[in-house]
Amino acid sequence: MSESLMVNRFTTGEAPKRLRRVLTYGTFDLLHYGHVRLLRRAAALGDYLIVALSTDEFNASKGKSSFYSYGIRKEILESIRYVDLVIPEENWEQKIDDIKRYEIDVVVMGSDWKDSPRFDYLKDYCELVFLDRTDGISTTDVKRELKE
Ligand code: C2G
Repeated sequence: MSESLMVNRFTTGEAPKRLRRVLTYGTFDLLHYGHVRLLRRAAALGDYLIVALSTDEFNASKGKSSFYSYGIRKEILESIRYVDLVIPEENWEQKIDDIKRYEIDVVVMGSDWKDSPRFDYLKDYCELVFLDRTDGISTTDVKRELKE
């Protein structure tokens, strides 16, 4: 093919589209449809979805313990078509570093976190979106119902 015909986005001056990067946080234990609907909608906000997954140690510091270990929860999340990368959530303070390191455009959480001081300050660093929580399902409810 002659040089003149080898036209591509660089010769046409079209800058390559920058990927819009989305970040969300959570424990995602005993994955259920509320989590999946959150991840699907979060992924639809951009081109690349990163999940910062609470480590077992971080959960312990919150007085929480998950049924599945971090490794298992990570393996399950990485199998989901909506998720592009899973990173550890080790503390409450890492979010600004995460946003800078991964060049995040939008942080998204379920509406139970709306107006929380744990997230509100992030609006100075990136877009902050809260999606309606899926009613009628929670990991706590599943655990309780399984015990009954
Ligand atoms: N979620 C939802 N609908 C449900 C249950 C959960 O939309 N029925 C959302 C939550 O709002 C959250 C995400 O799914 O955005 C993950 O939920 P959890 O695993 O319960 O996460 P959480 O314990 O809220 O941890 O630093 C913040 C924490 O890591 C968030």
